[in-house]
Amino acid sequence: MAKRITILNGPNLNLLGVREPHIYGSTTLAAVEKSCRELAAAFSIDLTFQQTNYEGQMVDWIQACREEADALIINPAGLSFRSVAVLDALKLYDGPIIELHISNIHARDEHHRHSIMSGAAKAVICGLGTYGYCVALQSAAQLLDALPKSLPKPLRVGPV
Ligand code: CA2
Repeated sequence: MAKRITILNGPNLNLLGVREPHIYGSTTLAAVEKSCRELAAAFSIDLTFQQTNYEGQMVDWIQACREEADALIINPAGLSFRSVAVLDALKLYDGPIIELHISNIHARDEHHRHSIMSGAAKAVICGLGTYGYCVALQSAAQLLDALPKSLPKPLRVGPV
């Protein structure tokens, strides 16, 4: 059976590419989803890609991942810094979680610097722009041992 990866996006990311391109770039979330779907198809991964502006919806989707996803990639956006409900939901998920941010949150202002989600994540990727979604998807596939054998060994297993 194909491995299943879910990518969840938090509040305001539906406006990606429309506002503040100096921080978040000019690529839209629809373009990010298209690239992720292309990559997932190349890896034979079953991909779910969603965005919500609502905390409760995010909690519901994370809970659904317990049954429906082998790995979870999440850009919690503004929920990263305060949402104990999202953090609690992530802690109840057993598979690998990759926390993803487009910008380098460590180089941002005080309000955008301390994600409370990171303690629940296996890995945190930030600062790579929207390319980070492709890196996160590849990394999640690698964690699930689901990268195609046709890829170079260093990409599949790293240094040995
Ligand atoms: O860099 C990221 O991916 C963030 O998660 C984006 C969040 C921000 O609160 C985090 O610190 C870092 C903000 C998402 C807001 O979405 C926008 C989309 C387009 C234009 C402006 C904001």
